[in-house]
Amino acid sequence: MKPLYLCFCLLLAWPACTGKQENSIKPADPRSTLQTENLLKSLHKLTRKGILFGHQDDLAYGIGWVYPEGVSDVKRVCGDFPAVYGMDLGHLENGSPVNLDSVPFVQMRSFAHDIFARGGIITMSWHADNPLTGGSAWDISSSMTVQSVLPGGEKHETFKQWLDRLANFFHTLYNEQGQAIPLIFRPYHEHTGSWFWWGKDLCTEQEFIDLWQFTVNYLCREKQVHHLLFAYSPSSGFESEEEYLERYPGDDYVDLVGFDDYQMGPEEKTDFRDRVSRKLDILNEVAMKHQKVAALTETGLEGIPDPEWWTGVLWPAIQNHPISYVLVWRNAHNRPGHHYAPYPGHVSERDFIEFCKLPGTLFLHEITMESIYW
Ligand code: BMA
Repeated sequence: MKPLYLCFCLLLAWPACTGKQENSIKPADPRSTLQTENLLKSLHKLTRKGILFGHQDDLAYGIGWVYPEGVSDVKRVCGDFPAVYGMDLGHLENGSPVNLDSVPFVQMRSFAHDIFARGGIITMSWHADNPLTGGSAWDISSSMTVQSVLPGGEKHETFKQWLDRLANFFHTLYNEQGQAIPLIFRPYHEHTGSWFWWGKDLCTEQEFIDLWQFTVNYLCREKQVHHLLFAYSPSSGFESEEEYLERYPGDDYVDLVGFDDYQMGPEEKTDFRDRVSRKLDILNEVAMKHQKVAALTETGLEGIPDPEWWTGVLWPAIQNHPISYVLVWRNAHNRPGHHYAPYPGHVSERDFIEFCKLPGTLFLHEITMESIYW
């Protein structure tokens, strides 16, 4: 255990620091399964040990490969798998067999199965198409979309069908013992920006909160999905706790609080590092007061042209913050330059190995199924 983490927790007198209070932490869904509840408690507990490393679509594809079993760019570079695995449900709502980045949902199910068996952690975002216009998640041509899916809205029934499809998929995620595979569901992310149909300029504060609450209630109560933890993750444009919480749907609807922030080019290095660290201070205040798990839910530098980005930028930005995990975005196999984790021969390969070896970063072998779900 890094002494720094312990000191930090004690200094803040973080309620979740005592085993007793940790045990009293309950998921937003009061009927959540035992493994889901244990996952939440483990996430709280592990913040004292270190920061879990996550990668989007890690098992699905990487640079120069698509879908061979057991391959991962992260593992190819540092010898270990990530602890956290991001996936995206976009296009599941349409009944498509593959997601918006062409990952087949059957494949995703099999990844989820393997990850759970190995004791890893799954998080799923949802780049849902625009239900009103028929466009993509990025179609912001109408500011009526959120309103249209809420009860009484013209797309409400369609939207319920979309949630049914999600629920049906979630219900297929079981292991051999019939235990549901818990996952962190992270819908409507970056909602404080205005590039998705659920974004800030496209709906009112109340509409966003209603959308969130409706989704949670529908999945948990109507569809009896009880293996989800809910992650609230705006973009990083907030400067205070109040601003962070502006569209917060309430403690009964959220298990994790996070944000997404990317370094936009090599020249942003110092700005990015300082900004992330500053925002994590705010985030951790929120997490502490609301007894939620904090995470850097999406980050990265596209292409990672900086050979020392991992230990020179990312680690200094996060190391003094008791967050649960940090997740970098995907290594697209068919979009040159669009990758956020190294691969063999990459300029940041050696530095990533150093990052992996840090006592404060946690990869798969450092956590076990026992410690996470049981
Ligand atoms: C974006 C890009 C897109 C991708 C989308 C959803 O950041 O990576 O290529 O389709 O995420 O995964």
